[in-house]
Amino acid sequence: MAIPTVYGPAYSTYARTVRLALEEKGAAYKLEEVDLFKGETQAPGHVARHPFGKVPAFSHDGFSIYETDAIARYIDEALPGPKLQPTDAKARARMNQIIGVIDSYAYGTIVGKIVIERLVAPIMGRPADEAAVAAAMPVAEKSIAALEALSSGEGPFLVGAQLSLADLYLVPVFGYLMGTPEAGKLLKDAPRLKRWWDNISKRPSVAKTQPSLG
Ligand SMILES: N[C@@H](CCC(=O)N[C@@H](CS)C(=O)NCC(=O)O)C(=O)O
Repeated sequence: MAIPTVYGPAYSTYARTVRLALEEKGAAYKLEEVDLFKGETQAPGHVARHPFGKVPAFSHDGFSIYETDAIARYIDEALPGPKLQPTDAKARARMNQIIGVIDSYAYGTIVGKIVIERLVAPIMGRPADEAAVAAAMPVAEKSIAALEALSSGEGPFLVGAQLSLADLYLVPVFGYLMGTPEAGKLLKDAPRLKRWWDNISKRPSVAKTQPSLG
């Protein structure tokens, strides 16, 4: 069977979720770099893979797909290795809810604004847009409070006793958030998430997919 290909830059949070899923399944894969800062996501070759010009896109065995959620579930269901989705209906719904909160509220504020202004703006040689950071904080705070409330707090993972796609969605967001000065304020009332990060950040898959922005 062919080795899957992930299209996207190593620094992309969503591409990292896909790579984490592959690492946790123990699957070999190729990463074909598509650099969004160089405009490569808008090149015709990439738009043919992803009509919205985003990353990641994915192909395996002649099958092409985009949208992280669909890719991650495909990886879990098509490839051998440990299951990344709980079978219990309530636990699965909780995992889906956490992914929905990250997609709809956390990503756009924490990554799309705070991380971009604190970590990417300096690389691009411009000052952080403090107004954009301040405007993002209320929804970022609400997102962290929601994720803290939704995490089970019973073990090392967000949902139940097993690693799930919910963990693999939040790792890339935290990986960047922890490098910003806003992390202290955002996590001050989130002991479960801090404990979760202390544990999960030691996994080999997290080390192997560590991005570099510079
Ligand atoms: N709904 C998409 C979102 C993917 C996404 O927003 N990826 C970011 C990088 S992490 C991206 O391509 N940003 C470039 C842009 O929005 O132009 C998914 O789940 O895959």
